Amino acid sequence: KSKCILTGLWGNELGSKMQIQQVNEDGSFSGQYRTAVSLAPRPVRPASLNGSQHFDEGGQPTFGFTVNWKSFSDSTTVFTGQCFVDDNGKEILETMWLLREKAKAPQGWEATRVGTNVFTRIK
Ligand code: B9F
Repeated sequence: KSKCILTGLWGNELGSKMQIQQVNEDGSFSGQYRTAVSLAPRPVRPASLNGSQHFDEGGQPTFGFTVNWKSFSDSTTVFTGQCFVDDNGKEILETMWLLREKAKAPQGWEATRVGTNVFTRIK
């Protein structure tokens, strides 16, 4: 069975795309995230992402990464997930995310959104 390395271009069910550059020996990686959806008044721009993946025996590693939306928003999203490879070599990234919107004061109940995304490889 082939092993999943996160390097490449990925797209999710919302139409968002992310490009992950090479994964370093320690599992760290960086890349760019272009979201297809936004409620921001400013136009969407590519955002940088930084993360870390395991290298496991089975080749279906867990990973996490952070997207800093600073080019158009004050918010931050973290994703965590796992790469699965099926018998045909098709990879999916099953993820969950938390999005923190900048709040005026602590303990706002509304400041954090949660959701899931599934990514497939484009390149
Ligand atoms: O639209 C978001 C935003 C943050 C503060 C003002 C606008 C930024 C883009 C987030 C994109 C999310 C989705 N895209 C994707 O591929 S990250 C998780 C999802 N997966 C209005 C106020 C707070 C949020 C929206 Fe805003």
